[in-house]
Amino acid sequence: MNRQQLIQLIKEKKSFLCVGLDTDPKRIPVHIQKKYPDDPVFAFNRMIIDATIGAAVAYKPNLAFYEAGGSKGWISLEKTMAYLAEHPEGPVFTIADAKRADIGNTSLQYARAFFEHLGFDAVTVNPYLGHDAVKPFLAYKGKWAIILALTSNPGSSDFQVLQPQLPTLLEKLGIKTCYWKKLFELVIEESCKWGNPENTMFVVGATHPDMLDQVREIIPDHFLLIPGVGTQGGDLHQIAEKTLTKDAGILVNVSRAILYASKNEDFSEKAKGVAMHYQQQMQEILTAKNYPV
Ligand code: OMP
Repeated sequence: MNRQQLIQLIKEKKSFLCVGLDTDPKRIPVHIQKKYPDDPVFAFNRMIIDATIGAAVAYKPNLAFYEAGGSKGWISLEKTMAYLAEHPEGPVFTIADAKRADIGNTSLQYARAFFEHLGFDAVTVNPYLGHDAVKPFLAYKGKWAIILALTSNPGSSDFQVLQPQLPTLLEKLGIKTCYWKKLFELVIEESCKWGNPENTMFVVGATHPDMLDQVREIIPDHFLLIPGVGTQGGDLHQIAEKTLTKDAGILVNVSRAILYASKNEDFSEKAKGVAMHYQQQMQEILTAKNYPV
């Protein structure tokens, strides 16, 4: 799906909600596990998709949850992707949350797996290996690399907000005359040159509202994938205020708060309720700004 199609989808559905399919077999309601013993993961995903597709523009299966199940998990993922591709209420934007990237020829195989074999629109990638590790993902027309910039987890403070060019000697001498960029800013500044706003997005956690202005200053036009709303506590209105653009320009991911809204027979009803609640807030936010224009 290209950028124009994604913007159109956001406009039509009045939503920038991405439902994260982080399907933990242990959290699937017992009645589903009993009814579909061969593949409860796919059965659960199918019902979650049916319940939420009216409210969502994107789905993001996190690969960890499928790889953990070995070949059975991979089959559940293939079936989920086929189901999304053929859904009568589609199309939707699909993201493989795989956080990959390696030396060039290895990245190429990852790109083949996610784009050609599984048919995803986008893959989350780690920028640490540099441009040649990400380039293979950018070589596919209509597909996207989503580069990890500022992650939502507590450990993001270990490296991502360090100020690497900080000359400690100058600091010690009390010379603090300029703004020292943080590592994530340098990462965005450099990696946004590898592709363009048509094929590159950035991951920015909703748990860092204070740093979102800096992100938008460097990349005013790129789409952002923003996880961390829901269970991790990010505030939808706060992040939208700082990151929304005239093209909308953001996808906000919610996983556990939707998937596990209930562990009973009403799980898909409850999931639908939570997804609709987010969609309604998004609709209000978009309508207030009259975005996407
Ligand atoms: P919930 O906290 O349950 O909504 O899940 C968040 C999802 O987003 C998980 O699949 C995470 O792996 C993913 N995620 C983050 O939570 N933080 C990040 O910084 C990046 C991601 C991601 O790349 O999607």
